Amino acid sequence: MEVYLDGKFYPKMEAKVSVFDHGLLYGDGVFEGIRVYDNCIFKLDEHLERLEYSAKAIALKLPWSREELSRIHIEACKRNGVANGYIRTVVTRGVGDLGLNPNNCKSPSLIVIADGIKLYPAEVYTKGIKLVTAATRRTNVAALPPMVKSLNYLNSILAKIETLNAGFDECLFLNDQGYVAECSGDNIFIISKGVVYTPTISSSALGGITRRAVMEVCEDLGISCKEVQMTRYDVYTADEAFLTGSAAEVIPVTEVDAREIGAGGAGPVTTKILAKFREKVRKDGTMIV
Ligand code: PXG
Repeated sequence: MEVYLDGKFYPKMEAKVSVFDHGLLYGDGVFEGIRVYDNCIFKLDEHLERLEYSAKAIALKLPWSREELSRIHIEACKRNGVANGYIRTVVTRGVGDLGLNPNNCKSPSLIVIADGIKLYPAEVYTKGIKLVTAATRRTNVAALPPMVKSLNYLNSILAKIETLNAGFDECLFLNDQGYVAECSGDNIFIISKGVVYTPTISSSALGGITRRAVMEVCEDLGISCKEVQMTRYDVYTADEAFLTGSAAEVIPVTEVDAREIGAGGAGPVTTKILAKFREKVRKDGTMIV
């Protein structure tokens, strides 16, 4: 495998960053997780836009144009023969002093890794998964906005540790006011009386690329989809629920905090959305040519 790092491709074990990089010292940087389906980098432009916005929000100036970034991602897939897989893009603040001041970092570093992906077992998509509410609350938008896909993921990791300790794989992640924000590494949707709902981004959620794609799928299918302030009551009483993420795609949720959602297994609306989403992923992106 060859990894892109600051202008060159290196063999996997030779792609190294400095211990003085503020990405390592402080989690000062941003990243992306992107899927590749049949030589199509799904929603590459949207991922690169989110990367640019995340960087802008943390006052990190990206010296690369959208075209350059796009070219590097395509090249990373080509060199590694990744026709179906996953791209991890990382931008760090770069090498600096032992001190918070980002102005001491001369130039940001760019890492692009194209690799295979460990998929969820197929039965998850028909049987669904169970969620538990995490005690840890999602970071307040006025502290570290969850819209920034930053290298500082401890908030999500703490929620994930609780989730795993409780014997679950994914959680319901509430904001500091107790409203539903998202999951530890996925967005959440519910369906009530034929209408699809998802928490607003300002509830303390990442603006998921899959979330946005699912909203487009709903529009294509003529299903109403609304961004709302959502409570746990709304989730417990929903007819169906599912989570979305680049790795997860669309996974049905059949139980939350021991309340059964729907009739067990993927509900009819979720099944329709998942099928349409799977059609979309092979069309809606940038081809590796
Ligand atoms: N919320 C959070 C907190 C996330 O980290 C999502 C929602 C879903 O966003 P996308 O854009 O993927 O639809 C994420 C995404 C990884 C990995 O390597 C993490 C994500 C996605 C892909 C891989 O752990 N999180």
